[in-house]
Amino acid sequence: MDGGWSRWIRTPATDKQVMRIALSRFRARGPSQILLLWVCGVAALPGSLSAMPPFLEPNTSYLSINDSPFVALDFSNGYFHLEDFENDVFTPGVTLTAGDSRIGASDLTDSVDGDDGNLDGFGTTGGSYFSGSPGGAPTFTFEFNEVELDGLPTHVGLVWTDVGFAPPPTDFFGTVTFEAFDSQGDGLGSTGPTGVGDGFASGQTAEDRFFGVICDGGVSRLSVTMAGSSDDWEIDHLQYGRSAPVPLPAAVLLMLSGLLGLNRYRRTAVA
Ligand SMILES: [Ca+2]
Ligand SMILES: [Ca+2]
Ligand SMILES: [Ca+2]
Repeated sequence: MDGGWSRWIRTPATDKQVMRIALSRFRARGPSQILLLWVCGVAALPGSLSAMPPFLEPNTSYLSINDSPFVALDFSNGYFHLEDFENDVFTPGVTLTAGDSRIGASDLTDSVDGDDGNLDGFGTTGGSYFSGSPGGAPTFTFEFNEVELDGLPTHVGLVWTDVGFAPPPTDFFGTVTFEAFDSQGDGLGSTGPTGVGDGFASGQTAEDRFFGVICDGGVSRLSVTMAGSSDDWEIDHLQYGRSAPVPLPAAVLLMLSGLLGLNRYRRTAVA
């Protein structure tokens, strides 16, 4: 497992770059939206700041929880749940809107490799979450319950594990789009469509990929889809955790305060 955050995060930015982005967007949009961006970005990157919610999409195989970008993070002041679909008792605080579509071991099941206790390149003896082919669900949506969880998760992700039949000639290949929504139900952005698949549908695991996002303001809903690509596919390792936001550094608060004051001055001057 590569511990380098820069490898996973699609929009890395240094503090100076973030300052420049924030200033340019402040001029274009006003302060309220900038504050939202900062709320989602702060504490996403150890020792740095990101202007947008970081979407995580490592281009490496996910074979066990040790390959999760969240595995080394400290959730001791909140919670962390991993749903591995190995039994019918699901983790709390999440509604799987495609229904109970867990499948157990079979010749075509594509669980995360290590769930069967054997990193052997196959997930056929584990469990996964299946669209229900033929004519299955092209989209899975997961909604998080703020009350039950005592706060929305700040770190969420899942593992795409398989695509089967797709419009010819693309069987066993397709694209995935991953989208997240904030505490108000507004879109935080998306990643994809990302090409996935290895040409096989018999539980092979080297193709399995993590998709996730971090937002300190909380994530209320996830959507992952292969719409237009396939309705015969699987995911696994839905994971969601909450950590307390890191307080804004005093210098950042001072800058934001200055920006708000500057905006008021400009509006007054224009009026
Ligand atoms: Ca295995
Ligand atoms: Ca599993
Ligand atoms: Ca697979």
